Amino acid sequence: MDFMKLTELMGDLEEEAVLEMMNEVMADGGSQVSEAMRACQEGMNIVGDRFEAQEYFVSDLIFAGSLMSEAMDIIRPALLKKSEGNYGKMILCTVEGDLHDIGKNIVKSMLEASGFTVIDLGIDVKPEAILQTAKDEGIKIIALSGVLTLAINAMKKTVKAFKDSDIADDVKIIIGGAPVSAEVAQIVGADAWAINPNDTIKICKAWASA
Ligand code: B12
Repeated sequence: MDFMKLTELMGDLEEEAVLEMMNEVMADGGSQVSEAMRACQEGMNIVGDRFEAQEYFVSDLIFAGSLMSEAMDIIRPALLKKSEGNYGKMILCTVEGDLHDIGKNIVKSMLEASGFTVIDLGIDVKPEAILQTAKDEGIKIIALSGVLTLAINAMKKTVKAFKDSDIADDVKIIIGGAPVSAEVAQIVGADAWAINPNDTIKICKAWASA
């Protein structure tokens, strides 16, 4: 499989050819599904670069979003490693001001397949709403997603809301998404950070088992 070609086709928003390649990836049961996901994500970076260069417009971003979702739907069954465990409930959402949810939805599917019951609060979620749900449902693990640079500030606000609350000692918060790094995690005050959904699963499982 030529993954550079897949990245290129994704960047060019060639829907038919992209979906054909995704189906090819699944032909052997999906042994190269992680490589395919990475290639698609790199294609989204090309879309982003062209948007910044004003070669693409918001309508292209919208189309890219639905193409990425369609592509992920094809490989999703192979992406999910079923686990027998039951790790309880956790919250996942995209933070306030950010409407991007494709990455969040991938992380959600993978967490669910790993044995978590994910309460998905959706996109553009205010800190108060996350805190209230955590209190109402007795949640101890919160995963925050963000793709925009401004999501960093919203994550910081969310972590602060928890730190200032009476459940501060009971809750662990992990942040993830494109702008997240060790440095960002420190600024935000999160307990952990990840870009790779598999790392997220490992961290959340360790927290749930503690
Ligand atoms: C598709 C897209 C959209 C779609 C989103 C559709 C949807 N349902 O999500 C729409 C059209 C809505 C959109 C809107 C906008 N977008 Co946009 N968008 C994109 C694009 C092209 C792809 C995003 C994507 O889905 N990537 C694929 C997914 C799979 O990757 P991911 O989100 O990073 O997720 C992975 C990891 O990060 C991680 N992960 C994700 N979440 C989590 C959570 C946890 C806990 C963990 C551990 C891991 C994790 O796992 C995932 C799988 O590996 C990006 C370009 C890019 N480089 O990504 C721009 C991009 C993010 N958008 C951008 C911009 C500017 C906008 C707009 C402001 C445009 C405008 N003028 O209106 C608006 C903002 C709306 C808002 N308030 O949020 C900029 C952001 C710049 C910045 N640094 O802030 C980008 C980078 C493009 C660019 N280069 O300019 N966008």
